[in-house]
Amino acid sequence: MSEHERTFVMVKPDGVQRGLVGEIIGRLEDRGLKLVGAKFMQIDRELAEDHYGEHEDKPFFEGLVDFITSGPVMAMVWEGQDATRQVRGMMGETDPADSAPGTIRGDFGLDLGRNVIHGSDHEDEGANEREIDLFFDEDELVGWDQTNETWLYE
Ligand code: DAT
Ligand code: MG
Repeated sequence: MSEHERTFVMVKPDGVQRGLVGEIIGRLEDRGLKLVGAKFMQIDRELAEDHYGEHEDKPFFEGLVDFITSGPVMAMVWEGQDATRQVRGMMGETDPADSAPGTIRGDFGLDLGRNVIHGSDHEDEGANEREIDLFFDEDELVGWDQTNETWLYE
């Protein structure tokens, strides 16, 4: 059985503008994941360049930073068993065009540059903790007991 862990999730500016914040939060709640932090915010260029630092040499980097700073985002931390990998599965592939129906990107997107949601990469060790630290102070995260935990986990 996998560890309970925290992962960073963000509804991108296109998802906010399209009114998908509630839908996305609902899907994560329905899955049984636990919300432990949320911040509706505007990302500045410095934070965007830090967050997407792994892509700084890619040709799409400037456009990506422009996009993620183009409007407010909903930044969140979700907790649960194997949370990082499970959220990635719910997101679909990077390109919505390659994403299966039933996934967030597969249900709500068509274009690689407008893919609605960010989630920490489960194949990048420690990415979840790095991204949580980048966006949240420790005192902005709320640990709490979910009363239905007995029915979610054996
Ligand atoms: P993901 O968001 O699935 O983790 P990623 O980390 O490889 O994907 O890339 C970050 C974002 O950059 C991605 O959500 C959309 C954009 N992107 C990735 N590859 C791209 C490409 N080839 N052209 C344009 N944008 C791209
Ligand atoms: Mg990524």
